[in-house]
Amino acid sequence: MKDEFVPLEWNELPVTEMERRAGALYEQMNLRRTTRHFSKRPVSRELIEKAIMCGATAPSGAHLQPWTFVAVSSAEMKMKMREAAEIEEERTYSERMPEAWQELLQPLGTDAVKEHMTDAPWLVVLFRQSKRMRSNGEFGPTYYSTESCGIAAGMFIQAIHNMGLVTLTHTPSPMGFLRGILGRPAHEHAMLVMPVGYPAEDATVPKLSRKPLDDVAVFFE
Ligand code: IYR
Repeated sequence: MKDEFVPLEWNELPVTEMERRAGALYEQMNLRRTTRHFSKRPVSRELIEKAIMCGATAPSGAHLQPWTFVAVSSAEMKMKMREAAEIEEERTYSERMPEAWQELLQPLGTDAVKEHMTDAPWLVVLFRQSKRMRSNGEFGPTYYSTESCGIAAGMFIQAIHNMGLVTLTHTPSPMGFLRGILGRPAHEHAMLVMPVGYPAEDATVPKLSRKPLDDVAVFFE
């Protein structure tokens, strides 16, 4: 059965206003940085809810919205997650990580110590749903769930930046332990851990530059 269709809500903007907004957003997005140094200052649940709702506006394969955002502020649970992540990361850094990978992480200074998991007031874990429940009670696949969740994560990150907070895209490796700790079902797969909060007063970031347009885009006109 076909969905009901309604008129698109859309208002045309003057070209000068389009250009102003395009430039303003780029300038604002270009100020976004990933930091590993979080303040312990609390952040209200309402702000996290709004960022999740922004992420959940993402387009998704067959509009299945195959994501679950699990937001944790419980100090006890954050500690549990940190301890489990550090056990895995310890092995990853010392045994599993090939030299070609190590050479890239060394300049960034990442290691198996994950203090952001207990410093940040919130840990938001994005789970990707690989199956959906059909109306006949059986599981069916989801489609393009990795792409869909990647887009949702990007929109969540933009929302966090726009509200004046910082986040970090942490990928504990492997991160299967998160399903057990957070009580998610077998068809949900943890994809990203995003600590969210205020930056620490002495927060630092690597001195990085971003590729210029010519290195990231090709046009055919
Ligand atoms: N998952 C590890 C390693 C790591 C990998 C990449 I690629 C990074 O850009 C940063 C870290 C960790 O979180 O430490």
